[in-house]
Amino acid sequence: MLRFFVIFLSTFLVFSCKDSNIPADSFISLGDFSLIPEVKEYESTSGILELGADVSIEWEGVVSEFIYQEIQSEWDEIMSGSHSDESSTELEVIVDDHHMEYQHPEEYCLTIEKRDIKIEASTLVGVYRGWQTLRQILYLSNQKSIGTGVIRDYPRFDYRGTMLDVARHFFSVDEVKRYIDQLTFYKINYLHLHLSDDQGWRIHINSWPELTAIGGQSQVDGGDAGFYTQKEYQDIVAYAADRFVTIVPEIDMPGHTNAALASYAELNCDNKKRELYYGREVGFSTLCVDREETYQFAEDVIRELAEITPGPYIHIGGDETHATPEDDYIKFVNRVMPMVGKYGKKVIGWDEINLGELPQDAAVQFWASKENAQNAVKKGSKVLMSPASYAYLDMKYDSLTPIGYNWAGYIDTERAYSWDPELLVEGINREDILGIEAPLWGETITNSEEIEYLAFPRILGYAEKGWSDTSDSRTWDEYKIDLVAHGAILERLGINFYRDPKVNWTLDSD
Ligand code: IFG
Repeated sequence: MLRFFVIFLSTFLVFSCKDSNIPADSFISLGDFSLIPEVKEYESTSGILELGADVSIEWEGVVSEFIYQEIQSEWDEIMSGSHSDESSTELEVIVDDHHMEYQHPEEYCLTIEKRDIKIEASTLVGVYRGWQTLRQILYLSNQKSIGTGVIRDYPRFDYRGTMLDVARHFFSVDEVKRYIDQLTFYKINYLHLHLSDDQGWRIHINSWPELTAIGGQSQVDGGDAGFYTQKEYQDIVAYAADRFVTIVPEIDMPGHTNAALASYAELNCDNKKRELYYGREVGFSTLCVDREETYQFAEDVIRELAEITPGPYIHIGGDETHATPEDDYIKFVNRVMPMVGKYGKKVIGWDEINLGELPQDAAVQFWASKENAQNAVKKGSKVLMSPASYAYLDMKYDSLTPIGYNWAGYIDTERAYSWDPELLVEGINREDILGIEAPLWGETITNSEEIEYLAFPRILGYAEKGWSDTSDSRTWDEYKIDLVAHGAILERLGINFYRDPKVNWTLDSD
């Protein structure tokens, strides 16, 4: 008799923990959600929350109207058509900057209970990162119920970025904003804009107006190019900042400068303007390092950019200077790098800048030369990891990919996931790494669809490499299963992602 009673009681207790008559298979336990990037810690508990068709937000601490509105509108969008007979889901947002146990400004705690959801953080950026995780859970829940539990999360690296080359082909303000919307969903927090190159100059400089009047006209293969006015650039910066993405502007010097050399004769050693360039070659151009006008140009550009860039970095390029003798290159970067600090910013440059005297807080972007990166670390600089053979988004997935290059090899979704920034280069350890960045060079892309085809799904893996610890990252076999659920989200978001045949996508469009 007693045994029967115990079984009966335990059944009853389990049933009451589910807190309603929801059959067990209709909810997803917190630990079973395919969250990307992988979260730091979570604990599933035995309750179930039935999702309401809309959300009622209670906010404690400093408020962000932008985040409040995004949560409201996104919740309605994701749950639209929901058959839930529940009223609103209660969401409590608590911003408490006295929460001393938080280790990282982006840290958050997401608690899902039977009756409500809580996002706690010490900063608004923490709230926003927690909201992106909850947003993924909503997409992944299929409007049903979700298991209760707690997620505590914070990133491995502070800099989790991508680069968009708007110089080879010009991309409109709206195309850049579209990309920012997509990046922030995966907690990418830096967007590096490659604003100048041989084929185009994309940011208006008041003191050197011909740079855009002439240099803004060209792009690879011609066609309508263009440039950002300073107001348009500030609009992009503000849009990104609302979404907790920081813009890093790059003016590539002394090489990759044909657009500037075509705009001003005095930047050329022979005092003759160059022709505008519409091709795809690299390494043929150089500013004249022997002329004082060149340094006035560099300082004016850096000064004006610094004035309209709230982020901490200005990128001075420095790559592929095959037309600049090494001594001249060193002389140039040693005069120009201090200008960045003079206007209150920190230097980032491609790994060749290691040849110069790096300012204390400079970061070297490793793309091709391990030696440059290792030497920069020995000098006490941080490294931004962008290894071309793993992280260049303009590399083809395979030989069938219609756009992109293959000089650094093919990078399919598996290869893009199969490396770790801390383990890649001897002598470059976690404490030496500023973060990671996946550059998308623009020679072969002309619109948002092509940006998305090359960036997605690989950039989800880079987002995880930047956010999650080596120990928390999954094997490719585990990760590719989580990618399946995100394929459905990317499709719903209208993102033109590459259906890598290595992933068993289950899509409406199939
Ligand atoms: N290398 C050049 C880029 C671009 C790229 C295309 C760097 C740092 C090849 N420099 O990568 O300008 O042309 O894959």
